[in-house]
Amino acid sequence: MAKIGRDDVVRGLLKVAREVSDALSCGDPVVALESTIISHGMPYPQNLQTAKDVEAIIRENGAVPATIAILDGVPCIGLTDEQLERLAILGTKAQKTARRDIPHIIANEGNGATTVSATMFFASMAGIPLFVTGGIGGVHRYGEKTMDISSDLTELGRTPVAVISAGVKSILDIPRTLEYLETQGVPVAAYQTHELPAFFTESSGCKVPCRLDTPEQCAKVIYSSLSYGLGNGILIAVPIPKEHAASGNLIESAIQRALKEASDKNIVGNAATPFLLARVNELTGGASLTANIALVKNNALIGAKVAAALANLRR
Ligand code: PSU
Ligand code: MN
Repeated sequence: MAKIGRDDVVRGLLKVAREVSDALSCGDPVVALESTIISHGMPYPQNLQTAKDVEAIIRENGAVPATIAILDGVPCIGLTDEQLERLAILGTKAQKTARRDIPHIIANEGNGATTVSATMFFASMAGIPLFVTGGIGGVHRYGEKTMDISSDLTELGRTPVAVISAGVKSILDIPRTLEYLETQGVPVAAYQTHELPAFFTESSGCKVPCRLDTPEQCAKVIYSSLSYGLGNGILIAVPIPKEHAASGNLIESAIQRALKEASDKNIVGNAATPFLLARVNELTGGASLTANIALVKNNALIGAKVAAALANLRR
């Protein structure tokens, strides 16, 4: 009887797009992408356009994009344009899927847009070591009372996938997010800076333990973590390009107002982040969306280069 390797079994539970599967078999660079940013992070049609542009940027820079989502109960690694469009139109009708939601969405044959935690889980299962997004979740403000700490942080502590993001939004408690990542043993690096970027702005005032200046340096750090089997992820934070940075004051006042509204309306749990993102966008007259789109594209550009450098090290 033919022996079934672990990879065969694992692949049997996932639908991996041919292009992604071929690249993985050849050791060519692949970049995973999340889908909550499409369904809950941006409005239609900008969400669809951004998803397609991000994939194109990754291809132009020599890597294969693999957007991850659960469609009709099947975790898909790499989506067709039609599937991307379906998710973009579903918007918040797709279910926001963090790690804890995975079994339920699969069992009910639902459509799940994966957050950072669920995307990391599936990327790792498929053998993809690198993932690009806009912003990750973190410790929410007043998290010491509410205990609202995104499962993105625990996932970074347990799953060996490097995440490239523009840092952590100031809708969150940035210093506590860094403390929590330290507890989880997650290396946090900033790209060409010593400070953790705060998503819309280049700096948060919080120093990071590691500065990386080139895609090759990023790849070396990821490679050493993989080689020693540390088993956790890595956060690489890339500042928003200067010319696209939104006005810190405008964003900060919108954030303050959105936080107050969320508290008045008692919007908690996994509804908090999508509410805050949408409200900040409305209150800034779309300025935050423009900044968001620009930084995701920049992350994709750098992510593709890191993926290529990592593939070279692993050959
Ligand atoms: N931050 C953003 N845009 C996003 C998200 C966070 O700037 O789209 C999404 C990501 O999918 C992230 C999730 O994993 O929100 C975190 O949600 P929560 O805070 O409920 O864990
Ligand atoms: Mn939460």
